[in-house]
Amino acid sequence: MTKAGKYMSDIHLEDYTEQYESLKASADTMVFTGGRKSISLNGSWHYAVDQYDTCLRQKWFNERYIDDKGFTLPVDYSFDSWPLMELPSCWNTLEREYLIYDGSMVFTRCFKYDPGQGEKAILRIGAANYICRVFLNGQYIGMHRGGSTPAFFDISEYVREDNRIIIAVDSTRRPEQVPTENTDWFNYGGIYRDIEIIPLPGLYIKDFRVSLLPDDSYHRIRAQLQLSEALDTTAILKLKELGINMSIDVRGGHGELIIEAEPELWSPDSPKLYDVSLSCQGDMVTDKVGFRQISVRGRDILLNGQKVFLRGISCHEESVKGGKALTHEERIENIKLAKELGCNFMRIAHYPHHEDMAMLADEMGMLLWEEIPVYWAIRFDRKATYEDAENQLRELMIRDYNRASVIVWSVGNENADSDERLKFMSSLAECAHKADDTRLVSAACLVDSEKVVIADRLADYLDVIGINEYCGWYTPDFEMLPLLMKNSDPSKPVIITEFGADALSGLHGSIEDKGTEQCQEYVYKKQIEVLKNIDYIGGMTPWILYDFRCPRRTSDIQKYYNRKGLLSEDKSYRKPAFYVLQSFYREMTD
Ligand code: GCB
Repeated sequence: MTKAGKYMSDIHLEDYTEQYESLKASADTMVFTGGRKSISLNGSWHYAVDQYDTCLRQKWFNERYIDDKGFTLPVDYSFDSWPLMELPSCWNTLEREYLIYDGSMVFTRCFKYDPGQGEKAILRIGAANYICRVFLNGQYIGMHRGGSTPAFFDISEYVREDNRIIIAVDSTRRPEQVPTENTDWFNYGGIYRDIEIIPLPGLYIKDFRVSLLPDDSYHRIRAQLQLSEALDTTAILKLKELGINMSIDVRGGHGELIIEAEPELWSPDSPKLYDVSLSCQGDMVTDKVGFRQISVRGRDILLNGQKVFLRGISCHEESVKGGKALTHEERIENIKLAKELGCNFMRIAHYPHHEDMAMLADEMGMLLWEEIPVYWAIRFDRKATYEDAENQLRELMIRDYNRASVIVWSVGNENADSDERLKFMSSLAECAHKADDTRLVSAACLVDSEKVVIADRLADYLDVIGINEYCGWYTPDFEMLPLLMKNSDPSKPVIITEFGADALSGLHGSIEDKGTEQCQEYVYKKQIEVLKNIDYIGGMTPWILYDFRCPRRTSDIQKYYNRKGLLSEDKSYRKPAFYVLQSFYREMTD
């Protein structure tokens, strides 16, 4: 805590972030958390807006600034008199003056910890947008990039009974990030998911995956595990309801077991979950898992071997009150609203939503499309951008691997064609396929608007082709839609991942009047009329369940909102198009 500083030169250091690039939290530092005890650090944190990144430049984590000769220098902070903010939260929603603040904010608090709880202590931050850097008791602990996936830091060496933690979060939008600086949604800043410490034994279960083997038997459960060390030992798998209590041979820290069993299959209509546990030496983890199979045959999507039509809706992670920091109840409400619409499928766009969403979908019976924010014009030419995107994909996949509800990994959305984009996104698709053989890989692809045909070189690397088309809205001519469908002869199923139209709740007019409920309703009717007869369409996720905040939308009806919601932003009002989609989905299930 008494590291030497050089006040005058530290503030002139231009490449000050370089010293905080090491110790990256990534997919490789993740730890399986199911059923583990954790100590929450949620609650009141002192904070300061740090527009110029002075915390990082001046190394505030040193706490006392003492120069080479032992003199105490003046400091530019007073942690314990800074105001308080409740975490997790998005700062934009808490104070009017932070509404459109993109930049750095520094959070700090003191906490007590009993180091006797475990040989290891892992700090988990559920999500902080976009870069977070952690300091504990005068020590730089590490950094994480990526605004919607969890960060795991090993703090075992530095945590003690009385602690001071500092987390510097930087929500600055940058062209080389994933997503890039220009998106069609609002950039919320903050630590907006749980902050916790997970005590662990010296040897612990790092990863645990349970799934139905993707063969045609439906009778084989596969359990895989990875330990924190490359040991040879045995682990015990229990799945009581199926009478499973078996040991798994672990070699070099890895174990895999395939078990003959007859689980009741999971589906949205029958979301059966089983309690499962794994123990190894002194460590134990648990989970609740469903067993299902998702596959593609020709142009059909099959759930448990039966053709399924994905009656979907797209949804952002947002609430008027908390921004991206939704409550558990708000997530339940979103799934209930999708069910009310008649959905069996949600596209949770355009970045990983809270893991609770997939847990709820498992319990409530809802299929999910999960996506990483490779959105629009990413820096496809940049290696570090690729590494960032791939890491976010892997973090999402590791986090949600055991969720039966998740059937699609999407590697991106609406990215203009180029050789670099093809290389970037096909590599992501390959990475997803390699890491997971129990799900489909997709992306929202392109159409050739001159030839009016679904044509995207990326499609060769995907299991399902997602298409965003806005016939009747951005493409005024509705006739393009039947033509597009007729001209296309995809070898794989297609999901219409977006169509829609803006409508301000309560604004009436003719079907020609953009922004009215009638115009939106008409677009839905016309879209459904065409799409319902196309045999290669395996599902749709119109854009979008409810209106969401969007800095790009400044017209009188938008007022900084994207109004393509079927409901108003506070979800209190259902627009007429809601009922159009509902009656189509109901018709399909009758
Ligand atoms: C799209 C994007 C989505 C936008 C939507 C729109 O194609 O994928 O993020 O919000 O269009 O409303 O323009």
